[in-house]
Amino acid sequence: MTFDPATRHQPCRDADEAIRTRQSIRAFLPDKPVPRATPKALSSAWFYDEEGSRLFQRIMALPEYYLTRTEHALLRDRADELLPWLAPDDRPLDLIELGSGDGEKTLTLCRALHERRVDATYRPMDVSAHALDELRRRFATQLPGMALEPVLGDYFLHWPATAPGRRQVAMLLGSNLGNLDERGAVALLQRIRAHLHDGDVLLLGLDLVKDPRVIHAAYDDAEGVTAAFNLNLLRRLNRELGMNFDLGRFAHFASFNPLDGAMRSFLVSTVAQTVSCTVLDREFHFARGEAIYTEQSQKYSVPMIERLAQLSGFENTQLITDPDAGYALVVWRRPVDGR
Ligand code: AVJ
Repeated sequence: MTFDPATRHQPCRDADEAIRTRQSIRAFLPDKPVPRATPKALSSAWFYDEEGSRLFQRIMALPEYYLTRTEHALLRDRADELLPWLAPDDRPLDLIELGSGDGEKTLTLCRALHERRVDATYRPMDVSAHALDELRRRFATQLPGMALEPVLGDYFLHWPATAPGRRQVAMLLGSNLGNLDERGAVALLQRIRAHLHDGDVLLLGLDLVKDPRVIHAAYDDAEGVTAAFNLNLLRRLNRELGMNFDLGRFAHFASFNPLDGAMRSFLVSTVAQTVSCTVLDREFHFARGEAIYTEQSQKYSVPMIERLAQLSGFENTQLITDPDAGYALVVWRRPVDGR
């Protein structure tokens, strides 16, 4: 069985169900020799078990991981430039966040809307009930006046219910889009566009191409938290699929390619070894130096952003970046003449 690139990088699929699907591991770790073009690979959707989510929270606080900090500062300090695009008139808003997590960053934006007396309902959607509980608690204590309707769901499959006549503002932050290759990204963006009405907008947080050393450090931090996050995938396979990966025999490797702007993460087998899987009753062989491709984290240039907007049927209406131009908040609009 070969491995289907279309389903490879989908960050928010129902990871628990997927990982228990017997066929999935066969597809991702083919045991027969495969051409170089189809390496062993695991979906980055599977990073976020309990331990993985904890490790990702530690990543977000690392000095090298500039993404979260920069995005949060943009949402906090540049609301005046964003709001005219999100709330151009008196129509009430549905703020639909795809993959909200615990809502920490978005609270800042909601506070700005609330202070300006914009009639808005925040509809965060996430696959993690735990994250939505934290979000509820956060809003109850810090912004109790905000209308809040959390939705447990997967943004590849679901969309929150909205009332007619309200402006929809969809949000996909954290450079989460970067986990998808261009094909996957355009498919998701087209799906979002199909749920919006003419004139509705999408707010995207996207990490930008910059000094390759800065990007590389964000995915290979000195403390080794990102390495632990990557290796945790193997621990999960051991637990959930009865495998016997020796975590000491795989090494985290992160590589940024300035040619295509893709940051890629791998787990490299440091020795020739065979790993078995009791759930599938079979073995997987690894040559020394053979890699499992575990994640793509795309970095964007402005022309790439414009191309994505065009391919997915949006108008690129506003792009704001921090002073170093390291990160962008982008507002796209579904054209009013509706193509
Ligand atoms: C949550 C997918 C945006 O790709 O930067 C962080 C995940 N992986 N460090 C990213 C991640 C390694 C992160 N996203």
